Amino acid sequence: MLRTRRQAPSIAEEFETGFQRQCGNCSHAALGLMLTVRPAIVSADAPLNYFLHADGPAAKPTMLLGWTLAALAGVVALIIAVLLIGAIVRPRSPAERDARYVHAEGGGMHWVWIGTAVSSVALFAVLAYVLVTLESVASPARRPALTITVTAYDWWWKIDYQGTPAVTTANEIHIPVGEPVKIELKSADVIHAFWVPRLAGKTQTIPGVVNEQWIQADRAGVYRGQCSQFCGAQHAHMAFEVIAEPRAQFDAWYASQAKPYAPASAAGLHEGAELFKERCAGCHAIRGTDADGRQAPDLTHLNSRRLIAAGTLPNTSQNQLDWIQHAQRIKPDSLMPSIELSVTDAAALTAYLRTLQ
Ligand code: HEC
Ligand SMILES: [Cu+2]
Repeated sequence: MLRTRRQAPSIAEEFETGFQRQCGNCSHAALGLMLTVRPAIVSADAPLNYFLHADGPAAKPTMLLGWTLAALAGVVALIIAVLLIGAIVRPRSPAERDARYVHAEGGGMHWVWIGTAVSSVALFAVLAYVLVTLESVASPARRPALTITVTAYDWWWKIDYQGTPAVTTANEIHIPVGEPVKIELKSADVIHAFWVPRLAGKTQTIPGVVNEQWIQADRAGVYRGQCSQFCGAQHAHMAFEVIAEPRAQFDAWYASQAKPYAPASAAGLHEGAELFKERCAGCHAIRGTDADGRQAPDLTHLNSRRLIAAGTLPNTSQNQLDWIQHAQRIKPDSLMPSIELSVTDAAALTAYLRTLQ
């Protein structure tokens, strides 16, 4: 059972009430959708605004294609609107206005031929442009030096770097700026889709199949990614981030991620470590300890990440504890149970989790 707590609402609780407000009934959900979609169009920094922003060579050609198709559709709509208005307001002789007589059309057929010819040329030109664009984003200009395997789980992302030493993390992909990176996509359960809108198009992850995709970021920054194939209850809370950083910074990050768990001091950590072994290690791994669960995010360097629970909460000590105790309220049906902890256990576990740098 969930306990009621009498303290200021945590981010997790505010999030829950927000979630219920939005999804409590359909009209509210629709309103919520409108409110979230509108700023995405007007705000330059909206993370999923792939219509106005592309930050890499895998995304730019498709953005230009999108603009061209939108412009073409706009021009066609405009021409039709003008012709329609012209037909409505054009001056007519009294005989023509007499609705009792319909006169035979006088040789308007050539307009049909002209219209068909112009549309055919335009459509074939668009087809050619689409094919050329698809080809240009199919593979990078040079061979990617870095390969990352991304495995989609209900409802989070496992990230494996195939370098030596190998690195495993969750929901946060670091890449060096300006370099193409190959992504191998797998799924552990159902079909998901990997999508970093400002860096590349979508690619499905299908159980038993390894799909490929490449991304490249031309500017340093944080790029939001999102599962874009409906995959169950928490599909909307299956986000991730791509962090593009200069090569030296990326190398330093990689070296620190490759290290096994090594707390600065073991003083006061024994209880927390035991608790973790008993209650968490079956699912979670901490490299360098006995904990080697494979079905949940690797927590070796938990505190190095910006967000937890696949982009759902900022990664703070308080949110971690909220998540551990109320995972089923924050992300109903997620594969992490809500875990009841006494006050002393919570303190011991928190102290231990803090050392996961
Ligand atoms: C039955 C398996 C299971 C157990 C037991 C379990 N977890 Fe989890 N945990 C998960 C799964 C699955 C996720 C990913 C959930 C999601 O994002 O949808 C997760 C996510 C997390 C995260 C967020 C990690 C991130 O980077 O997003 C933390 C922190 C965490 N668990 C801590 C714990 C702790 C501490 C315990 C023990 C008290 C524990 N878990 C027990 C399955 C488990
Ligand atoms: Cu998904």
